[in-house]
Amino acid sequence: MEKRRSFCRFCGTNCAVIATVEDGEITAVCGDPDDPVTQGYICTKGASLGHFHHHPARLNHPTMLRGGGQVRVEWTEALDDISARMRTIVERYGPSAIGAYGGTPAVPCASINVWRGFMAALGSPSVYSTVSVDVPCIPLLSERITGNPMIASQPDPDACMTILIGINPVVSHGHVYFLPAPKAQLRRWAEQGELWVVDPRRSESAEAATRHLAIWPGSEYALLGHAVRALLREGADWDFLERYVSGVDAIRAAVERFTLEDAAAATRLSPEEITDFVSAIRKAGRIAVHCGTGVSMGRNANAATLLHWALHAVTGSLDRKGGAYFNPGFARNLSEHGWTAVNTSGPGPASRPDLPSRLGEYPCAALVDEIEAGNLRGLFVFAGNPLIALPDTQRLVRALGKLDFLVMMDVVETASTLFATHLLPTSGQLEMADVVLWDFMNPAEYSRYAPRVVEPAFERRPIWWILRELSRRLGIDGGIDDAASHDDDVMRPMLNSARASFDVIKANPVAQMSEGRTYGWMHRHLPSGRWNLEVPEVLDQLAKACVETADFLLIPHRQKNKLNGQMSDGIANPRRPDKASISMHPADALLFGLHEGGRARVSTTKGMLEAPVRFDSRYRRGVVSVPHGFGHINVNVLTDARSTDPLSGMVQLGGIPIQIEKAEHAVV
Ligand SMILES: Nc1nc2c(c(=O)[nH]1)N[C@H]1C(S)=C(S)[C@@H](COP(=O)(O)OP(=O)(O)OC[C@H]3O[C@@H](n4cnc5c(=O)[nH]c(N)nc54)[C@H](O)[C@@H]3O)O[C@H]1N2
Ligand SMILES: Nc1nc2c(c(=O)[nH]1)N[C@H]1C(S)=C(S)[C@@H](COP(=O)(O)OP(=O)(O)OC[C@H]3O[C@@H](n4cnc5c(=O)[nH]c(N)nc54)[C@H](O)[C@@H]3O)O[C@H]1N2
Ligand code: SF4
Ligand SMILES: [Mo]
Repeated sequence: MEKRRSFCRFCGTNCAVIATVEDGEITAVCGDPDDPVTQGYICTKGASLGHFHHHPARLNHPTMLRGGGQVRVEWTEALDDISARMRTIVERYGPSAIGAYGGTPAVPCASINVWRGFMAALGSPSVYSTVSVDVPCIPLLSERITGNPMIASQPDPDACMTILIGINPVVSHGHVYFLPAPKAQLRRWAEQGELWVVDPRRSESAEAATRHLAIWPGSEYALLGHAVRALLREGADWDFLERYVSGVDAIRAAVERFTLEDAAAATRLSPEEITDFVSAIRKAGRIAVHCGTGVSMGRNANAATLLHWALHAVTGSLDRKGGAYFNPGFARNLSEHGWTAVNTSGPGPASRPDLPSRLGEYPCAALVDEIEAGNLRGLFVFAGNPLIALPDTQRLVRALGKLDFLVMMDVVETASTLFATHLLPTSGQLEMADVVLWDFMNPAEYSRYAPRVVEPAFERRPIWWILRELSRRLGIDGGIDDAASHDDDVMRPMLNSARASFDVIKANPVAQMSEGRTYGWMHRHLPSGRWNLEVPEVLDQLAKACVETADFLLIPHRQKNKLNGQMSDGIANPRRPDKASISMHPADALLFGLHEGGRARVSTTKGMLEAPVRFDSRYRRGVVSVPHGFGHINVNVLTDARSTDPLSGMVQLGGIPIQIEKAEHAVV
């Protein structure tokens, strides 16, 4: 029996773990109490890493679709066939006819990141990732305000007034911001002063708050707009604004319309709740606001995101202890190196001229149109489950079937792998060395190395190995060193600007952590030393912003024991598996004659699904939720790939008008 250190990569919290290995089998996984960052914390998902590693549906051998089924082949045959098909497509249609979609694990797993270099070497702009079905409003506004799309703030752990909007860290551990032991931090915020949670549902995080505002979905811009307006009239930090902020006049003009009455009408909060909110901000002076998918998936995401920056600015909270903390990143070391301002917006794909490209990617909403139009003929999927994650399921099912090839690199069978022409088994988390690169979204400035806990079993291979083999066959330079023989060789250059070298980080058994947090460094690198709040195209959206007035709106929410589509089979907590159901306030359910556990039908202009009803009096009236991530009840049959934001390319996944009825008969 041996104990080996690693860290969990299911989510960006990257909790340090200790895996027990007996005869090559992972028999237990627990938190690493010696790690200075996560201090022994793990959640049910991390604790199930061993079960996931030995998943019965785990992929072990490369297979190819033949005669309607997956047939086992040698690696050479699979790679020869893929590269031959790629060559044919490139000759006939050009490299842009080959696309790639990178899923959630493609972010925290450093060595999976190489897929972008491969696409660049191929010369294809058809790059898609979960960023555009998750949170594109944040990089859009960060880019316009700071010149760097990859700047992300987080609520400072020491804040005395913390405001969480459409985010539920108790379940999710955060969004574009990942914190271990979330309940402890929420308790701390509440004890230090005030913790306000703004959510149409009294979420698990709202339970820990000092105040909860059960806001109407998509109306956050009105609450924030009113608060900014009130602060600019009384209580703004003018010293800060004059020294560090541009565009204050533009913001002032834009929020003028948010009178108390208008804000109350849009948010469906009482005027007292809103004035209490403003008074609490005035009293605190400095505040920490953070928005999650409840905001980013809704229709007014960009406007709300701009105003959340504006509220930080008028309270002098940007880049200040107790306010919005900007972790420069141990690996990125931005406080040392700074950045060059960029504009990453460009034209979108041919079939969707209404959409932009952003961050060198096309929006996922366009994927289905691109396939239907014949612009996209072959698709790689790196650690993703597009059928579950992307909108417009019915169209997507038909489109995926039209592809000349669909090469999927995964660790288990999923709803999407059913459509693969080539299914390639890749090394899983415990078979991959790794290093924390994304600490800029964590409350500590650190990095940590994880060795392979076990060597890849069966015919599983690292993604970098697969891409290098394909690059060799295609005669392109995919950026992966010919001499690389281990994950370490691929990751080492990724830490060239880090506060410590890869080898120093690797030599330490636990996280290498900088002392304290870095504050007050951003203005040294901001263009002209100022935060620029004058973002005309988003101010224009703000001027036109309005709320959805349908009787019932569908909102998203995450579940505790699964991660999107992963572990939706209940493997992380077999006794209490997460289920697909329609959650709503009992009083709303009664309007339709629905009872707990009975079946209801939810429909939109796009489609319809049936699921059991779950009574949950924590929902505000008029708001219904169906979780994503299930194959048999897929909420994305209700979403519309054409319902997109023109600036960020985000598809609307929240605040969608729905019809509800009782399902009398099961639909076959
Ligand atoms: N356990 C678990 N953890 C996860 C994931 C998971 O699937 N399971 N997924 C990971 C991923 S990929 C992401 S992106 C993050 C997301 O992290 P979060 O953004 O924290 O996601 P949720 O936990 O769904 O919390 C969103 C909250 O927004 C509320 N909400 C919905 N619509 C609205 C609205 O219109 N307005 C407001 N104000 N609130 C609204 C919901 O009720 C919910 O409580 O979580 C990550 N962590
Ligand atoms: N309607 C609706 N749709 C949504 C959302 C919503 O709230 N509502 N949420 C959106 C969000 S925030 C996100 S991030 C996306 C998620 O979209 P995806 O990332 O596409 O979905 P996941 O289910 O996380 O899929 C991850 C895949 O990676 C595989 N995998 C896990 N570990 C490894 C590994 O080590 N190597 C390899 N090669 N593969 C691995 C898993 O088996 C799984 O198939 O969904 C989005 N879609
Ligand atoms: S919070 Fe859970 S899923 Fe996320 S890294 Fe930690 S153990 Fe893994
Ligand atoms: Mo996400």
